[in-house]
Formats: sequence, structure tokens, C-alpha cells
Amino acid sequence: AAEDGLNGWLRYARLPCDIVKQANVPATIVALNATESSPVYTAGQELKKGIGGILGKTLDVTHETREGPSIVVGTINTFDGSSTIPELEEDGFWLSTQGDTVEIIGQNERGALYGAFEYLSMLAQANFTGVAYATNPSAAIRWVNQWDNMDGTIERGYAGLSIFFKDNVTISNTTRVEQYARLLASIRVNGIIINNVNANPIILSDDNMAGLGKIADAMRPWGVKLGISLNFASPQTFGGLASFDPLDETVIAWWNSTTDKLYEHVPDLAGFLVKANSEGQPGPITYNRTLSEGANMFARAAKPHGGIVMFRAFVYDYQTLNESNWKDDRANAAVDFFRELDGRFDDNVVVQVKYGPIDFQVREPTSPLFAHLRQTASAIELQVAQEYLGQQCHLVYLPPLWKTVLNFDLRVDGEKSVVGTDILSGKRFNKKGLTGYAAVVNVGQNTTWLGSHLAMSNLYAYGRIAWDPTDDEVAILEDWTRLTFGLDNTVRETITRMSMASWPAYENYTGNLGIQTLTDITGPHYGPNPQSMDNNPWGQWTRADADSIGMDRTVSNGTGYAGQYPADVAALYEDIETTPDELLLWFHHVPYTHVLKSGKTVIQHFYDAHYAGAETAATFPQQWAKLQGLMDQQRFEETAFRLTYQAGHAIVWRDSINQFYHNVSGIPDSQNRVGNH
Ligand code: GCW
Repeated sequence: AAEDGLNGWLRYARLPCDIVKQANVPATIVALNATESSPVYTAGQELKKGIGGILGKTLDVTHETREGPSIVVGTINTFDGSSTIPELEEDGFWLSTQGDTVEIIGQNERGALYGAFEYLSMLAQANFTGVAYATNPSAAIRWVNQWDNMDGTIERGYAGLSIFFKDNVTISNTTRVEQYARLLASIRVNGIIINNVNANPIILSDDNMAGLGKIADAMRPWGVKLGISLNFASPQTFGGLASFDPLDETVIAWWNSTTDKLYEHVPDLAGFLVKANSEGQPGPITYNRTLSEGANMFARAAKPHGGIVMFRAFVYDYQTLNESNWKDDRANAAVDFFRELDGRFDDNVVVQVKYGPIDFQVREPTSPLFAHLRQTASAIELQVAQEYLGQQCHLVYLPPLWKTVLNFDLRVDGEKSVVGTDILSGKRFNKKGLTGYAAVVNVGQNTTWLGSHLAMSNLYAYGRIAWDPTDDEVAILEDWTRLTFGLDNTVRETITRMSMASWPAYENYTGNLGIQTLTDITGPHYGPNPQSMDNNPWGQWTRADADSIGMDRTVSNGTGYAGQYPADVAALYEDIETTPDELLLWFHHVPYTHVLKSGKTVIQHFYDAHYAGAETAATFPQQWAKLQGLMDQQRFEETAFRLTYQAGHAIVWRDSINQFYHNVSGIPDSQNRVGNH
């Protein structure tokens, strides 16, 4: 069972006999011109393994074209079949199952591997229809980030210790690394940053550079490129220089030679990720240099090697935020820092922007920074690790949350500017090439990878959505469920129903109307703690007092954040009448008795929503109980345990939050559930 968990959605479980009989699969796999360890070679082996599992057939793998029907996998350059293949973009592929020969043809080797996984996904779901289509990625950057520390712990990791590091060095056994790369390749993720953005410079030691070489070797057959996070102060703290000023010649020379050395070990290193001048991290501002000057220093070192720099927009100063100043607002920070730098970044810098302006909350408005980076490549940062969303102890299927941002139209200059399809695709500002997606994943040594079986749907969906942000979240979930749990309808319908109800429920019991996840903000970000949000410099304030609640982010009377959006959107949020209820308290400070569009007061909405959310969570273990016998007992029990816990914890959330606001406001619940009875 542990082995199965490691396979995630790539289990290749045998289909029932009557279904196997319907499958008509050629007897030979031709992995065109594949050299050992190349992604096309991997594709050949994976097809053999998958078909062996799914259909119980043993296929031969060859590397030259053969007479007779076969499964041909290779790149467009090596393909000599008869199909006319539509134009393919980088990493794209063509899949045809219509003729006797199955054609899986990639624009590059990676694309060929992606096509092989696509074909296997169809077979595993007993989909034997004839298809012929080409598919291309929405964006070139589809990465994951791990926040693994060099000592083997993982910041915001909920599934055990690191698979990459231990005791300040890389782990020499790369078995898990390779298994992870396989999962990532199957969802078309093409890059990974393996160490925490709060970076330890020791990753640059000679031993660790050699270790990175081994890690890259383990992932290369899967087309997953390695990158690392850098600590801005490394030249001083690790290199022994007097300074880390990005304009200092000795500092520049140090980074250049360090980068050259890294590329000797990892010739195809994807690049760097940098968190600078944020939450205590060093950065260029320490020397009164701009963030772009800092980013460009790395970009110039990486440029000759074809590397890129993902520079995080999550920059704010938590020491100077002061709640007694009505106009202070952490949400303003990213645009305040980056707006005027647009156009000043080198062309191999990508600014990596969290989906909302604060920090992975249960609901946030779309980051307005996406509207300001017109000449600068940008990528969105999502989080598969459920930091504020129940840390994998709660089932929360995240794509519906991600879609609120990806589908949002920022109306730049009054024109359609949808975040996913227009901005992250590079189309709106004409910057095809370097845009895309990063997700903080934080898998660990746990045999489920994320600590929970059901949480894996989020990782699977992340890859699908980065490839195509219009991909339907329910369809994705159904595919994942079939691949993970088999073809049983009850299992699929139950998991789909629960998953689709899960984010709305979680929002209901942890923080609704745009007030953020009311968790322990200074500590683990887990469990209810509404009082911890205020009276500290972290800037995730609610401004709750005896009569009123919410952040006034209007231009007319508040922090001005609403004005960071293009005009149409700014107007929408400036006016309380047009602000949607779900973001009311993000943008406006109102009395608890303010009446929502739904007709309820804010406080009564709080009470009701918390009851509704906990009620939904209470149905999860009941729904799950009906699946006993429809899957292996281990996954059934482990999941039942988590869902039962979630149902209980949802009540804890409900009662602490309701009680807290009942106490501060003194307003009774119209249904008399809250308070002392
Ligand atoms: O939300 C905060 C997290 C930190 C994290 C930081 C970031 C890696 O609580 O743990 O640090 O965001 O994204 O840099």
C-alpha cells in the first residue's frame, strides 16, 4: 500500500477483465531514437509499465520504426509517420489513437513524455476512443517550489521530513526524488525549486553543489529541471566578502563565479528563486539599491547559461506596519514596491506574485500587481501546501479558489485582461516565452507525499490548470479520482461532491466575507484564533471592535488599496454597493449590523455561515463511510480518520469564532445558538 501511495495517480491498477477485452493496443512500443535516460526513453519504459499494469499486457520497446501497428513516441524531428501534425509549441504534443498506430509526438522530448502520460491516463480510465489532437501549454513556466530547509525540516510542510536534504547536505539516495519527478512530469510540471525561499547559503557548498548534480540527474529523465533559492547575503555570510551590495564589483564577480560553478554541476539548471527584503530576509534595499538592481545581478550571472530568475513580489516590511494608522496596509506593499520598477528588470527575470495581496488566505482579491507588470514577465504563486487551509488535516479542494483569481478580469486599460488566459499566458502584454505558474507544494517523506490521500488532487489539478487554466475543475477531479481510486461511480461521485463542497465549507467556518482565515497568525497558522489577527505588525488585520469590523481599503476614506486596480475594477471595489459580499470586509469597514446583499446582517451571516460550514464538514465522514469496501481498507481508514477529525475541528472553529464575535459585539444570534445558554 505504501508503494501505491508513492505512485499517487500513477497506480496503473488492472482494469476489470471485461473492460480489458475492449482495449485494442498495439503490441510494440517504438521510442524513437531514444538514448538512455532521455525523456523519450523514459516514455517508452513508462508506456510499458503502464500498459503492463492497466491491461496486463507485456509490450516490447524498440527504438527504430517497425512494420505493423505500434505505439510510436518521439519528437517531431524524428517522426516520419503520415499524419499532418498541427503546429506544436515548446513542451506541446500530438496524440492520435485513431489509426492502427498510436502516435505520441512531442515538440521536444518533454512533450513526448507528456503525451505518453496522457495516453496512459486515457487507458487507465478505460477511455479507448479514437482521438487525434495537439495540445500546447498556456505558459512556459510550470514549476513547483519546495520550502525544504537544509536540515531536513520543511517550512509549512505537513508530510514529514525532506526528500532532498538532511543535516545540511543533500540526501544521496535519490529514489524519492525520482518518484516525485515522475509525478510532476505526468502533470507537465517542468521545473522545481527544491530549497526554502528563506534560503540557507550552505546550499552553495562544494558538497552540496555535487549533490545538486545528482538530484538533477535523477529528475532529468523526467524532463523536470532543477533550480534553487538563493540567499541575498551569501557573498558575505558564506563567501566571506565584506558586503553583499548588488552593485559592488566583488559581489558581482562572486555571484558570477558561483553561478558558473553551479552550472558545471547542473548544466541545465533552470535558474534561481529569490526572496529579498521580506520578513527579515536580506536584499538590495539593505544597500539602498532597488529590487530590480538586485534581481538583475542574478539574472546577468545566469544569462550566459540560459537560466532565469524568479524574483518574488512578496516584499513587505512587517516591522513598520502600525494598526493605529488607518492608512497603513500590508496589501499595498507589492504594487508600491514593484509598480515603478516595471521595465527595469532584465528579460530573464520573472516576478513571482502570490495570488492575492496578503498571503494565501481562504479568499483574497486577485493581486493587482498583475495589472502593473506590462514589460516584466510574471508568474503566479499558488500553494498546494494548505498552510492557511487546514494543513492537509482538512479536505479542501483548491482549484475553485485558484479559479477566482485565474478567471478574474483585471480590465487593464478597459480591455479584457483575464489573469490566466490573457496575462499569465503572456498574450495581453505580448510577452510569450517567460510567464507562468509556481506552486508551493512541500511534499515530504510520508508515503502519501502530502500527508493525506485526498490532498493529492490539489497537486494533480495544479499541473492541469497550469497547462490550461480553462480546464474544468470538476473534470480534473473526476480524472484524478478514477486514476487514484478506480472506476467505481459511487467513489467518484462521493469524492467529487465532498471536494467541491470543501472550499466553500472551509471558508464558512474559518473566515467569511473576505475577513481572511481567522487563524493563529503569529504561530502555526492552524486552528481558530481571531484575536491574534490584530494589534501586531503582521498586517493581517480585521480591525474588529465592539461595533464594527473590516479593512477600509477605499481610496476615499481608507488605505487606498482599491485604487491599485485598473479603473473598472477600482470602481467596483471602491463602492460598497458593488463590492461582492464575499469580499466586503476586505474592502470596507462596516458595523456588524450592516445589511449584506443577501439581506442578512454581517454578524448574523457570521453566525449562520459558521454553522453551515461545520454542518457540511459533518457530512464528510458520513459520506465517506459509504465507501467502505469500494477501495483498499488502508486508504479508506486513513481518510475516514482525517474526515472525522475535520468534522470535529470545524465545530471548534465554528464555536470559537462565533463566540468571539458574540463577545465583542454583544449582538445575539437570531437563532439563539451562540452565547451562554
Ligand atoms: O506566509 C508566509 C509563511 C512563511 C513563508 C512566507 C513566504 C517561506 O508563513 O512561512 O516563508 O509566507 O512566502 O515567503
